[in-house]
Amino acid sequence: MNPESIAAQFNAPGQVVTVMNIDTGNVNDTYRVIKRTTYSEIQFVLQRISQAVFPRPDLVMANMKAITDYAHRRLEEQSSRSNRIWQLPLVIPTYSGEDYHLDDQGGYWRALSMIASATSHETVISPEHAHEAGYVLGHFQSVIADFPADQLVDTLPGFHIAPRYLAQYDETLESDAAQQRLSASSEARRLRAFVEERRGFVTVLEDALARGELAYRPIHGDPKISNIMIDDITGKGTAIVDLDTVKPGLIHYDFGDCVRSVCNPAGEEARDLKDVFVDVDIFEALVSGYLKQAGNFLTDSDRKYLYDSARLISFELGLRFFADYLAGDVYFKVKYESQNLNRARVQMKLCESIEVRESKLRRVLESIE
Ligand code: GN1
Ligand code: MG
Repeated sequence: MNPESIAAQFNAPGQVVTVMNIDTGNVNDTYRVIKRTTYSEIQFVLQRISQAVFPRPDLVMANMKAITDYAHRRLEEQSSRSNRIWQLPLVIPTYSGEDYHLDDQGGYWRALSMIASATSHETVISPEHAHEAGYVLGHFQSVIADFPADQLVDTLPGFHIAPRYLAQYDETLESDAAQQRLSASSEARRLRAFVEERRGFVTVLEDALARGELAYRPIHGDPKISNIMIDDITGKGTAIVDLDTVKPGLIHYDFGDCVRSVCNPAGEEARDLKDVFVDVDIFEALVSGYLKQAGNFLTDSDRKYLYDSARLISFELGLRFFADYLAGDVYFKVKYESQNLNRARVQMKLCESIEVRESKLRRVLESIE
């Protein structure tokens, strides 16, 4: 597999100059491609879809094509009334007209247009940045709100269903490999106890859904800070990328995920737990941006569970990282030995900080219209 020759399969003018690995994302492999003609150049994003995570990459691409076609149409319809130029990546087909290229080792590759003159960040840089992250998420949710759910295939069953992650974790705990990792690490044992104390809380959103207090809508699924593009010219949010996980779900999964990723200033790869906490001012900025867009479609009941979603999604991601560490790093890519353990420690510390600041965070949620 040679990324240069793969890049050349996609329908974009010019010859491939270079393919650079972009060290981002915990699941897919991502590259930046430069192609040049005799008069200009084009850059695009090339990705190999993780088959450890997505058993049917062809369906991931069918979803992505359907969603982006729909959302591009909506963005164009809105453009003359809009306060900015909203963007979304476009699926670039292969020369044979497919949404992906299958390499000779069975790997699935796709090409996506680049959101140019825009930057994403791994950690929050200012309250304004957090405001834009919330605004971009709320806008995306509103754009896809009426997308017909029956046009999407569920390519990741159980995604963001916290009780299912807990059940998988319980199963993993039984294995010898997990027991060995637990006996070798006091931090792993501390996390196990942390999880035990919160078992009852894990069903909070799914119970509300079952009672009919909450309902499914199309969601992004992965609105973390590094998926939010900020326009270099205006400083405003311009796009949300990484549309692998768009599907019907609770908007709370998105809100919680955005909070856990934006409001921890140290970011999810922090090494020192004392740097990890929920920043209430950043939270306030995020919520105010989010509600400017989402305020129209959120019900009172939706609002009631926003705090819980921030706490739960931090916990859930901690649990997912921890279970993957115990299982031997089969889902999330790692660069060093105990990276998934460390990532789990960060999310659990964040969850704890969200619990400690509960009344402040709730006050913010109640004070913003
Ligand atoms: C994974 O690969 P990436 O970074 O887009 C994961 C998300 C996690 C995130 C944490 C399909 O997303 O759910 O929140 O890592 N994506 C999937 O960084 O599991
Ligand atoms: Mg993703």
